[in-house]
Amino acid sequence: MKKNDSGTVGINEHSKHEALAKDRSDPTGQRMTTDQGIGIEHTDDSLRIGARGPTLLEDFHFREKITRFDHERIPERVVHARGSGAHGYFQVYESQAEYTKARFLQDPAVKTPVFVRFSTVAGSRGSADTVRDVRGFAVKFYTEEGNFDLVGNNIPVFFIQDGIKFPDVIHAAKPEPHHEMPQAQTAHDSFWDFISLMPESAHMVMWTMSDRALPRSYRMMEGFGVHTFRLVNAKGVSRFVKFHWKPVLGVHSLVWDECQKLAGKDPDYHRRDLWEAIDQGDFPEYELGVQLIEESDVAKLGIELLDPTKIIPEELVPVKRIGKLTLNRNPVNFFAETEQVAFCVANIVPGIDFTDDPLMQARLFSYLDTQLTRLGGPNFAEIPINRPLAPVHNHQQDGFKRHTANVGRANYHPNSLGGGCPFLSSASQGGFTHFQEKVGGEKTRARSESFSDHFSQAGMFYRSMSRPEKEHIVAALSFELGKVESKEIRQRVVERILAKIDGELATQVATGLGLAVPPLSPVKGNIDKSPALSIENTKKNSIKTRRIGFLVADGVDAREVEAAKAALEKAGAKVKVIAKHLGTVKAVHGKNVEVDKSSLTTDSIEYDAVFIPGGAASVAVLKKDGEALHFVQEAYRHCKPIGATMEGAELLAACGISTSAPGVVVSQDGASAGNAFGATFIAAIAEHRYWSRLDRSSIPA
Ligand code: HDE
Repeated sequence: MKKNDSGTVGINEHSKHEALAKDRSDPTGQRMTTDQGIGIEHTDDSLRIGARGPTLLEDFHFREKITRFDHERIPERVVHARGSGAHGYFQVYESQAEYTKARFLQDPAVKTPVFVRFSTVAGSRGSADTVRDVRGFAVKFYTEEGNFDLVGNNIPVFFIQDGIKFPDVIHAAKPEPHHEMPQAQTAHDSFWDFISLMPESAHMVMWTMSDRALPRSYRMMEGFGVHTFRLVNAKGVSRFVKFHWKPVLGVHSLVWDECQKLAGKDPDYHRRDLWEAIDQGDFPEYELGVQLIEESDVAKLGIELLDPTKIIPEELVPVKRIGKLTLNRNPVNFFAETEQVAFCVANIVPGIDFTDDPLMQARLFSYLDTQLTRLGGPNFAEIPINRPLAPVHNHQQDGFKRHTANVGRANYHPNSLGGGCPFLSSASQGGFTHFQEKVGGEKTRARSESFSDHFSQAGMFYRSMSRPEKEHIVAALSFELGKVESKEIRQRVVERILAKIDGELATQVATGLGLAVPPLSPVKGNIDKSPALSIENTKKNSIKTRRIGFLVADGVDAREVEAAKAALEKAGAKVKVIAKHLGTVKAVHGKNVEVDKSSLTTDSIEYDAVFIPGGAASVAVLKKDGEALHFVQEAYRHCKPIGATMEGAELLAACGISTSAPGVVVSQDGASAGNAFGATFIAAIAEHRYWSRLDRSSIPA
């Protein structure tokens, strides 16, 4: 490895991969052994006296095999148990030396290895991916100055302002303690009981009831550091910073009906999506953004930066994009990497520092502590996925599962027997120095008055939504509260929370729940709206990696299939040909068409758009096929783009769908190059959803 200017060992994109390789066991071409390396001659029968007799205790192979199996499980994470991971690298666009001395943010030529884990919060390890929930977005940067963990979410605020309330909010959200139901859902009494009594959760509730809690893919959601951090430069100058991740593919969401169906048909939907994208070379990318706030501008901003229930609207402080994260390698082993990775908010490098946000302060304790139980003791940083690439030398020692053998007699500091080693580092040598913030005050269990505005940003969020997004929030609240058995709790949420967020919202939810509309007293701050909060306003200029289902039967027009496939794949989409059976379907005007999925094993919910190619015989079959009709109607109801060429348009009529409906692209000229169809359909797919389909409630899917 090459050394850099400061004499430390240089790190590149492959460094972590190479380091992990040392701990991998590849059985290819190898003989089976016990854990002690003894060759195994037979593993199908235990050792016994007589072929029908008792098993012998001396069968060390049997005992070892069973014992190891008995102890395979470790406790799942108390929150964020369900997750998926990926390796990649981070590269800064240009030196950020003006703002931070963090070395991984200096040199655009350096690719810092990362491991990322995405997760849901409330469900158990085996729960479904597409539940309504916050998504974790945790990034471990293996920098040459040590590990930096940015342990964020896909929602920029949190339910509570002080970490001491975390056990309460999580207990309330998780399955209820007496019967352990429901799994991975907040649509139950104890959650809404808590919310109704915790006005500070109002802003986060707006986000979790919005489409942000139903991401289409981990690859298509934003990420946020949530808390305000500090960036500190080499001169010791500190600025406040909010971290953002902006997905290159844009922000896209599922619809609620789709989520619920996917939870049954493919509980691994997001995990599979991430895995397949990386496997196929469609590497997920996110730009790292920062909102920088000068200390002198804090008062002017008028937003309490230490309150994690607040955002700084992008219109007030723009998000500066400073680098890119690329995920380009799937883990080799789920347990070794994704399950054993231990993120810790306290893992920071020189140039980054904490603030006094009381939620962050609690997290600085919790993440290290939780690993003691989950990973079985204090040596979890030695697990390969957690090991920094930077060298580790200190006097920490012993404990369960210690791997490192510290050399020498001197296990204390200061020492002379070990030559004073390991040495301390000054700040200029890379030693971490904490930002010297001036603090003072009385010891008290108090919350600052500046944390008392719980509703103005919740209202700002709601008002910033487009009409369909608002409707989704109302529908989500009506669903969740509709599942709450206690009328008092339902009423309290509407009266004490929603009525203070927005009058229209409270009125609609109350009406849906059959409650009297309470007195409305929305709290307004000085920011009415932040357009950047609406997914409708995010970019929609690409169809890369979107899944398009082609519905075909015998007699399909091969020219249409080929032309549409070529145009869509050229634009980066993934086409799957779907028919009643696997194999091929007979085609007119060309070769028989290869089928990718049988309609028995796939559904419209797994696709972003549908295409019905021409071919009179094919369409005649599809018109009589209930599964095909359901496929198209369901896609229509979920507001997805639908394309049809030539006779394909007849299937739309059979489904009761108007060919002039928004997002429906029909061409009698066919899909061949030179015709307008391809470009129009691609533009429609880029839009993703057509909420304005007025007749969709009458479609029977
Ligand atoms: Fe966490 N959180 N959290 N959290 N959190 C954990 O750490 C905790 C909070 C987040 O993929 C645990 O290793 C407290 C906010 C993610 O492995 C635990 C508080 C945000 C992950 C823990 C919070 C997060 C966790 C469980 C309030 C967004 C998954 C297992 C003070 C900024 C990381 C573990 C992964 C995991 C505690 C609040 C994000 C128990 C006490 C706010 C993405 O330590």
